[in-house]
Amino acid sequence: MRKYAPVNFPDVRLEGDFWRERLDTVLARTIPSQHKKLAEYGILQSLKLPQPPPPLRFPRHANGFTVQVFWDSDVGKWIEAASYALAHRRDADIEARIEAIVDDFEKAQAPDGYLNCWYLGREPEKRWTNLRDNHEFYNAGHMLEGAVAYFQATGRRRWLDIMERYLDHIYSVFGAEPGKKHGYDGHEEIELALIKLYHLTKDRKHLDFATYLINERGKQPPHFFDVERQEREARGIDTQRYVFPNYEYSQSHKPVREQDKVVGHAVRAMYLYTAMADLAAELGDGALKSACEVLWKDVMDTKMYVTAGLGPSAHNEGFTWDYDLPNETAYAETCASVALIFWAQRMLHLDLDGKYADVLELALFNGALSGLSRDGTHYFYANPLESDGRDTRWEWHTCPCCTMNVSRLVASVGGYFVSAAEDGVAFHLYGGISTSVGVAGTEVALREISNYPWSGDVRIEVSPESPRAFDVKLHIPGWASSFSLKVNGEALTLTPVNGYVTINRTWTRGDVIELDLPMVAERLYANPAVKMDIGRVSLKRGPLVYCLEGADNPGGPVQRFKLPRQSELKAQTRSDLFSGLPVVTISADAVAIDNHGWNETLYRTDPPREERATLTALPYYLWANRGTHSMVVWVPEA
Ligand code: FUB
Ligand code: ZN
Repeated sequence: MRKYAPVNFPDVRLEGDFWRERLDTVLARTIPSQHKKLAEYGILQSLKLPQPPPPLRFPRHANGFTVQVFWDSDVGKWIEAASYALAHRRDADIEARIEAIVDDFEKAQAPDGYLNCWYLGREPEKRWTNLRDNHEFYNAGHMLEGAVAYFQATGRRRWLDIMERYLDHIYSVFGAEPGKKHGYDGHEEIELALIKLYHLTKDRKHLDFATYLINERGKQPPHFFDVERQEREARGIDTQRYVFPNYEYSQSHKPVREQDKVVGHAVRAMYLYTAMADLAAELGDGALKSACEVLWKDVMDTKMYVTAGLGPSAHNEGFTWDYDLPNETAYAETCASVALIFWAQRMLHLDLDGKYADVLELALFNGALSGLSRDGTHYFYANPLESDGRDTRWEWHTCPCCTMNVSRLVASVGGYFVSAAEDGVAFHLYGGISTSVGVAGTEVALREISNYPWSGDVRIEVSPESPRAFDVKLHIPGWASSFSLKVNGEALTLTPVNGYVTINRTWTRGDVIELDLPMVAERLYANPAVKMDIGRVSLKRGPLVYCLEGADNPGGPVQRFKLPRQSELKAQTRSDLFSGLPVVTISADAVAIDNHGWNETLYRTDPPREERATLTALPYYLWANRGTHSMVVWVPEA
């Protein structure tokens, strides 16, 4: 099932300007500033288990829940992002900060291995009583991902050892065996983390427990969360009210192999599907793979924003019904697009089908990257596709999950570009990287040079140590309506199969591939079942979705523009918008509704005047970096 494996990000050097700039910003600004925020908000202090515990910083909601139950996860995620940063360049200060956190976790760990600072510090007698709401495995999952990343970056095992002790405790409490709790977490995450640990240690017990959790989810009757609730009631423990009337919220309404609609909380769903796809590959489980494919089709056909944002509703932080994709109120949590990238990457490696690379790229450049500001210290949690100008980026969030999700993504982005198999290499993304892979019994140096995503001219140098025959597969993105290809100056005519062209030849040192993917500014229309987008058009160029922002279109809200269907879309490289950063904008002749002369009138029988205007569109991921302005992705057509 899985032939190609991704080349790990530490082995991929980012050399292109686009990702180099984002990575440098994350390393220099985002990661240190996130540590500062974790301290400022009392999150680091909470690991010290102060007694008596301080008052809650974020009081419980009416349903009894506080985000503080998953503070451990935020720390784990920061360690993961910081460790990815260390893989790029060692930094004694960051390492000391991580070690200080590990000291705290080590001191906090209970003699039996249990390690959850919320429960240990505040309600130790209630551990393992409410997995439905209180994220115990979710926390463990993020801590584990942090431990794996830290070990991989530094070779230091202490944090990993602590986590392995914790996992042994978990395995002694939960599992299929009689006498153990048969359960799983309301918020999936640990499953994919366990598979990472299995890849690192090759210890089968971690894969087995991930398999157990996936297989257990949604089994009923009885439903684990009902059993848990009855146990809480029997013990006289106050029970948090479950805010959701059904188990779709946590994708536990059915066994996972029977699930055919993407439902509930978007981040939970994406983490679950990531683990399902991982497991399908590990176990060669066709039923799990088919379930993933059915779920993939459902989300792609009916539930994904044009930006690869997921989850229209703030109410459940997730999915509602087919084609419900409101723009101004879109939740489209940054974490959900980041997690979609994880899922797409796992699906891609099941079959090497370019449709997954297309979505990976779309989510990366749009729904996920929009979560991080230019300066690297401000964030979007929700990523609406329209704004009246009230949306601003946050310096931090009461629930900071998205902040470290986007930093860990950018710090490890090199891992999404290239994959290798025994007899080939595959390029999924372009953007200027170099790496070296073992293929066909020789080491092959690869260098991809491009100004992607601004231009689709790609040059790839392939230099095996000794001449060898192998495949070089190149992703031809779904947005490319044409492409041309040359090897050592000679044109090749190849037809993409499943989104990839395969060049098979005997490669020798210094061979050069030239791939041209003409980037044309184009219009996209939504299926009319998406009522919010009827009569509207969005603009795209290459992998980037565009928006109109007030900063580039002064004179009133950008909602006043209409774009005639015949207007030419002109792409232009501008360096004046973001202090010298070259950005390709799209401009077009448009019609603007004159918003003057209404005074205090709310309604009138005279239609407003329309005037000729020029609109300027900016890549969506860049909006809200120059103060607060109105913004719109779907522009009415004239
Ligand atoms: O519950 C943990 C994280 O906080 C979720 O993944 C996000 O949606 C936010 O609710
Ligand atoms: Zn989030």
